[in-house]
Amino acid sequence: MNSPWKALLAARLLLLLSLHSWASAVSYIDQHSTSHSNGHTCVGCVLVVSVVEQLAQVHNSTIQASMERLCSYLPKKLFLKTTCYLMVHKFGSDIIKLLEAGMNADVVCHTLEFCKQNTGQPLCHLYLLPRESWKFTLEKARQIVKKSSTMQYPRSGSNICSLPFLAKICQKIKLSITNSVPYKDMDSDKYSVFPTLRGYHWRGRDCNDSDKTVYPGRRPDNWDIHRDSNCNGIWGKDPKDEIPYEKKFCEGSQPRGIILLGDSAGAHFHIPPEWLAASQMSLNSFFSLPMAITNELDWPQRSGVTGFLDATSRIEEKSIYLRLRRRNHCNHRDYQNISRNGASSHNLEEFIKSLSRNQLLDHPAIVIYAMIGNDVCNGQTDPVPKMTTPEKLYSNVMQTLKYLNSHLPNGSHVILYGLPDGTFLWDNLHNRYHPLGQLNKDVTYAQLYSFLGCLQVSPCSGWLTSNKTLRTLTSERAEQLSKTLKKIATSEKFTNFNLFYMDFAFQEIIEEWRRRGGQPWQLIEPVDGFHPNEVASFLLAENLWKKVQLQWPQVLGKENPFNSQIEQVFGDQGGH
Ligand SMILES: [Ca+2]
Ligand SMILES: [Ca+2]
Ligand SMILES: [Ca+2]
Repeated sequence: MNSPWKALLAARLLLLLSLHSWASAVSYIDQHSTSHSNGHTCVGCVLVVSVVEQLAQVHNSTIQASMERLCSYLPKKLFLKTTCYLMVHKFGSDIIKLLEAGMNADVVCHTLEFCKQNTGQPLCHLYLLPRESWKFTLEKARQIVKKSSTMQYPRSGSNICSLPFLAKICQKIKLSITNSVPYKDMDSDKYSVFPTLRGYHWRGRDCNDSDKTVYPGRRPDNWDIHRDSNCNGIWGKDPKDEIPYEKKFCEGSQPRGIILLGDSAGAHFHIPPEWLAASQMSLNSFFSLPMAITNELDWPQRSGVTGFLDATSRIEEKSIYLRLRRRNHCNHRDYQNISRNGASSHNLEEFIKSLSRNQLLDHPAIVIYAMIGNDVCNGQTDPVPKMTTPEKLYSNVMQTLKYLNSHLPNGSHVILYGLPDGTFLWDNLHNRYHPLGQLNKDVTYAQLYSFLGCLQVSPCSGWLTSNKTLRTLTSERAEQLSKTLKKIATSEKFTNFNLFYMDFAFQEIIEEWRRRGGQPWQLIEPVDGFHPNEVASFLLAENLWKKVQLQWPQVLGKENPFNSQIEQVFGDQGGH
C-alpha cells in the first residue's frame, strides 16, 4: 500500500546510475568526489519528484497513486520495481505531505535533504524560485515533515548500491565499466555471447566462447575449412570444386575491422525522454531500462560508428560498420566500440588496453579516434583551468598512437576526428522546453543547464552556460585542439598504419538536416541537452564515410564481388 516511493526509488536508481555515467561524462577524474555525488543525488531527487508530481497531474490522481503508478511501470529486472516500492515506503509519506502542501520538487528535495546548500554555496534549483522567499518556504516545508521518522535515513552520499540486493549487480556493472571488457567471456578473448555489460553490443559476438582462438576479426585459420574461426559466418568447402569458401570469397578482398576509440557520444549515450515525460509514460516506457543500465546508459548497438541495429528514428543511413559490411561481407562482426562515458585524450590510457587486435593473427583495422568533448568539457564552475592544453593533447595522442602502432596489424588506418564547436547547443536550445518542462512550460534548457552547473555536475559548463564569453573561450580551445590533431596527422608517421585527420563537421550535418526539412535542435539528445542524438550520429557517420570515400578510398577497401554469392550460401551469416 505504502508504495509511493517506487518512483523515487526508481528515480534514484535511474539517477544514481545514469547520473554516475553522466557525471563521468562530465569529468571522469572527479566522479568520486563528494560534491559530485551530492549533486547527482539532488538532480535525481528533483527529476523523480517532478515525474511523480506530473504523473498525478496527467492522471488527475493523488500523489500516492502517482507514485504507485510509477513503480508499476518499472520492470522487475535488476530489482527496479522492488527498489521503487522500497523508496516509496521510506520517503513516500513525506513527499505526499510536501507536494500536497503545494511545494515544488526543488523545495521537496531541499527539505528532505537530498539537495543541500552548503555555506557559501549558491542555491541550486531547477524551477523558478517560489513567490514567497526561499528561506520562508523552506522553513514552512520543514515544519510539515518535522515529526517525520524518515528524516533519520541517510541522504546524499548514501549509495543505492549499498542496498544488499543491489550490491551484486552494482559490482558487475562497476567491474565491466572499470575494465571495459565483457563481464561474461568464458574464453577471455574479449568477445562475448552476452549482449550487455560490454558484450556484443560493444564488439562482435563471439561464435565460440570456449575457444579463445576463435573471435571476430582474425584471419581465417586454415581457410576455415572445418570451422568459422573469425565468426564472419563463412566456412566450409564448396562441394562443387572443394575450394574453401573463405578462400574463394574473401582472399584478396582485404577484409578489415572498425574500431572506435571514443567517449559518451561515440558510445551513444541516451536517456529516452519517455523516462521523464509523464504525459507519454506507460507500461512500455521502461522496458529498455535494465538493458540501458547494464550498458552504462550507452547504446553502442545503435551508434553511428559501430551500430549493427537499424535506427529507431526514421533515418535510412547506416553505421560505418554496416557500410563496411555491405562493401565486403567478409567484414561481418568485425567491430569494436572502445568508448567510455567521460573519456578524454588523457584517461583513454586507462581503458585502451581493452582493445583487442593481434598484430600477427588479425586483419588490419580502421581506427577512429573521436574524443570530441571531454578535453574542453568539465563540470567545474570555472572549467578553463581543467581543459586540456594543445601541448598536453599532443603528448596524450602521441602516446595513444604509439600504443596503436604496437598493436594494430600492418596496413591499418587511423583517423583523428576533430572537436565540434558546442556553441550551437546554447544557441539552439536555451529557450526551448526540456521534456520535464513541456507539460507546464516551466523548465527550459537554460534552467537545466544552470541547475547542473550550480551543482557542478554539468557535462560541459563551458558550453552549457548563459555566459557568452565562456562559451566562446571553450570553442576557441576546442578549435586549438582540433588544429593540434591535424598537425599530428600531417607531421607524424607510423609503420603499421596511415594517419588522417577529419574535422567534426557539425555545421554540415545541420545543413544536411535542414535540407531534409529538419531543425537543428532535433539533432541533440532531448534529456541531457548535450549529446548528439541518434539522427546526428548517423548523419555524422554518413558525412565521414563520404569524405573518406572521396579523399582516401584505400581506407575502406574494395567492394567484394562475391557479396551476393556469400548471401546465397550463408544467408545473414549468423546474424549479429
Ligand atoms: Ca569470448
Ligand atoms: Ca572465442
Ligand atoms: Ca570465417
